[in-house]
Amino acid sequence: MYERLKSVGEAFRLPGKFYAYDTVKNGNINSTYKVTYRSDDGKLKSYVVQKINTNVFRNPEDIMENIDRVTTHMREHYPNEVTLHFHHTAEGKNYLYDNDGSFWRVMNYVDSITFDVCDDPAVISATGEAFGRFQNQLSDFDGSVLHETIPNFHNTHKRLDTLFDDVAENKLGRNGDAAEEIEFISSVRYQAGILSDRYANGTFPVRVTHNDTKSNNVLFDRITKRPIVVIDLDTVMPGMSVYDFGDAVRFICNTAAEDEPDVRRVYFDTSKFRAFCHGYLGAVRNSITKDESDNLVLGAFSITIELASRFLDDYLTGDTYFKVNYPGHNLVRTRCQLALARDIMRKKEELKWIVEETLANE
Ligand code: GN1
Ligand code: MG
Repeated sequence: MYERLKSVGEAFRLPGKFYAYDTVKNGNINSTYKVTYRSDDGKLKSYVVQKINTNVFRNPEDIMENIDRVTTHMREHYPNEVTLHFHHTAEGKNYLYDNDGSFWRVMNYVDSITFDVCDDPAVISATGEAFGRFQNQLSDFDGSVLHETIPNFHNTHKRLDTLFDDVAENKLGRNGDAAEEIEFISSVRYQAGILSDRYANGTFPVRVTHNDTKSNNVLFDRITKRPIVVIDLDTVMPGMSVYDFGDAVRFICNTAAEDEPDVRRVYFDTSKFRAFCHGYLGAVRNSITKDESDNLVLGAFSITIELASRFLDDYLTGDTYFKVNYPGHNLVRTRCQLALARDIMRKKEELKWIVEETLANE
């Protein structure tokens, strides 16, 4: 990897001498490295180098065009905020195809911390604030100029259809391992698809959304613990804000990791939900519609079922989409997400009440 990263750095004309690199183990799709260069006066400067998974992102140049448009918009409209800075090759491109056809990009490293698991209500609220502000910053951005980097990415109805087609095919004979999970998803299939159906038939607000609002996609200042910038703009596309909200709480309010094997440890933490709502609703209170706020909890439930069905589909079809660390990893992820979805369902009324109360007090 050393040689490859070095030659990518050369193509992007990174100044100084290649000094060190680290693999960043974050993300289930792309491969990420932190590389450090040393200048003649001994100063160190780091960059984030990423190899895009072109099996998932079929037209990676489109992602880079989207990111360029979105970050340019943010830089122009919010000049005091930190935006992501991507480097260019001698040909003036913000990406590189190397000799074996891999697709690379390079951005400045921002010294920061991220939270995979977080118990501090202030940080949880700040995460909500960061995603809420991100939503606001893109509220006057024309989404029609963006490429749909993964078509129907959060079309839950289609995702569920795909799952059940693959269940019917049972090509690897793995259905038996997941009989209970298939049964449960089938019992909530209609409910989980309501919002994406409304979106598809034009009766739910279209926003420009992030589409991958895990808390570790917000960089925080190490000392002040204030959010610096939202990262991972690969899936910025038109979508539903309630799914961005839902995906964020799915991740941050889980009492365990996203792939916790012991589902008895998996709960949806209502205090964390309260903290997240405080930050998020505070940031979007002037732009959120009643239809949206009424559907935040359904958004959380639907996206959790959607992700469970994506993990399960990947398991049933041979683990070709998400990186897996061991056989059965995708089934473990599925079970964890379903345990969480069940708990959201159980706590639905309480969660709705928290949303209403927070909105009333903001
Ligand atoms: C993938 O690789 P990462 O962590 O950015 C996936 C998301 C899932 C997430 C679950 C392009 O995101 O949709 O919610 O894993 N991204 C893509 O951890 O499919
Ligand atoms: Mg992502």
